[in-house]
Amino acid sequence: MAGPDLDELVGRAREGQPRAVARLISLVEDSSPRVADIARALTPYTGRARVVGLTGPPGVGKSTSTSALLTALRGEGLRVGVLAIDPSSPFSGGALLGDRIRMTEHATDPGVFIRSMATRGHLGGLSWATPQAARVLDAAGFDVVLIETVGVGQSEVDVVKLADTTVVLLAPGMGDGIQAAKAGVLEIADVFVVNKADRDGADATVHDLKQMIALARRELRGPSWRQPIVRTVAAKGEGVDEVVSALRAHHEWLLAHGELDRRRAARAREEVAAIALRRLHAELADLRDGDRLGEVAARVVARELDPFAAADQLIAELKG
Ligand SMILES: Nc1nc2c(ncn2[C@@H]2O[C@H](COP(=O)(O)OP(=O)(O)OP(=O)(O)O)[C@@H](O)[C@H]2O)c(=O)[nH]1
Ligand SMILES: [Mg+2]
Repeated sequence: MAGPDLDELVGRAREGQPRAVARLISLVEDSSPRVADIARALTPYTGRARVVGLTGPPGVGKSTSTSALLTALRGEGLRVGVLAIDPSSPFSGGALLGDRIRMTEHATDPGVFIRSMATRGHLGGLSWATPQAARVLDAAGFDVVLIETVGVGQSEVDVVKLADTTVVLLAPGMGDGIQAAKAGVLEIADVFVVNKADRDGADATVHDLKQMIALARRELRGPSWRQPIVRTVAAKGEGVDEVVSALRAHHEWLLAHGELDRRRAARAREEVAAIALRRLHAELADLRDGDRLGEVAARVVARELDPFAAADQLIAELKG
């Protein structure tokens, strides 16, 4: 795709044409050779969207909550893009399908764009493709970008790197207290949601959470945001307005404390470092495919060079 075609595609995405948005996301997601050109074309139009991450254990109600949040935010006239990250194995594609079905009520709304992304099969997975996709949605003029990730292993931490505001969902009877402490959700959550509040044990979950927050706060210094705990019954839309209020309050807090800039700067550092590393990797792979690495290695064998000096030499050549 030549420059003018790319500009035209970006133009159509900015007019809100869903097919153009989808095409751009596909291009960046597959890390096409155009990815740098696309980023350059999008950058002037980015920086406006509020990026909200939703994470939590499997089945806690993230997709249901995302759908309910969509309805509430659309009610305020905001345009909302959703990235549903699916880290699942090839054998459990059902969750993805479920997300789609649950969100079909928004399917014909031009103010909504929903995209499921399977991390499997992507080089660098979530950490690579998602910021690119979020950038597309930002440039396309979506006011809010919601990113849903299942909180397993690293992914909870990953979403923090992406989002201005991180919502951690818990539900009664999931052994929340211990699990939460383990996964370090106290540090990553800006807003806690105890979903499935229609079930027994919601009070206990809220109680446990409050205790943990109080303990953690004792160790904190400086201007700290008080992480609110909102109870919801996402399946019925109950409590969702309170979540929207909490998101707004957190956004205002971020602005008032310079924290939004700080978070975005931290994010940019991560992203630039990841891109640089990836490029170096690629260049090194080129050297390996060519004979240069073989030549240097032969000199190591011949004891003309030690391996460290050999590596330094290769790096110097990469820079040159
Ligand atoms: N009782 C009750 N059930 C709920 C509530 N919210 C969601 N559910 C149900 O919980 C199940 C899981 O909801 P999802 O929204 O798919 O949960 P999820 O966290 O997105 O799940 P994964 O993406 O698979 O991790 C569904 O059957 C929902 O209908 C709620 O507030 N109360
Ligand atoms: Mg889901």
